[in-house]
Amino acid sequence: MILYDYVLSASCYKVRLMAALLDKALQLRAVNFHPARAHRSPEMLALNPKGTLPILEEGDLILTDSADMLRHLTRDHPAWRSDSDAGWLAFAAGLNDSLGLARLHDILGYDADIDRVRREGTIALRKLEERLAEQRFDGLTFLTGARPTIADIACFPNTALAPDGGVSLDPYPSIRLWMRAIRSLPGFIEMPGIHRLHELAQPA
Ligand SMILES: N[C@@H](CCC(=O)N[C@@H](CS)C(=O)NCC(=O)O)C(=O)O
Repeated sequence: MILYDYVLSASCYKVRLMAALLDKALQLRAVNFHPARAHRSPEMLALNPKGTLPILEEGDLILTDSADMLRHLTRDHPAWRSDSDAGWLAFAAGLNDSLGLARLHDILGYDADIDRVRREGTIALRKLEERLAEQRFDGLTFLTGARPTIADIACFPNTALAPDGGVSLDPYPSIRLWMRAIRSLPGFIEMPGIHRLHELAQPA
């Protein structure tokens, strides 16, 4: 499975992270997204006319949406799926359009109505906080239950990277606990801006 990838892309990281948690190997093809905009080269547009990353290629199959990639990677892993994933995958796309764009504005100089996207991102974070607080009240750590699913992996990167776009996570204690739980999962991998929790030595 080949992933056309950019290391600073939250959407590419979703796919790298999901594969790592499943212990599945990906062949990474680094694309010079910035500054070269190589994702818009004729070769890349032939693969994905939308001109976006990530792109996942497996034989004749080409996927150009990270939500489809998470579904594809977990097709034989029912423990990573729940009936309510679809709504959260759509919610994650909204996080990408708000918090993700604010981040690209701040770190790569993208054009954006920055006040509007930060406001929309903040509204989304409040919804996420409310959901996770309700889950905690029921003794559940993750968005759809006691175990993580693709819903969590889809929402995690743009949430964790929100401060890169000028949106603080300080007001959201349940989100911070949830991020900590994800960063502690076996197989978790980092990206610039999102770090693994320290691996604490077991008491003797
Ligand atoms: N729906 C897509 C969106 C991915 C996306 O927003 N990709 C950004 C990079 S993080 C992109 O390629 N944008 C094109 C550009 O900025 O030229 C997905 O989740 O796979």
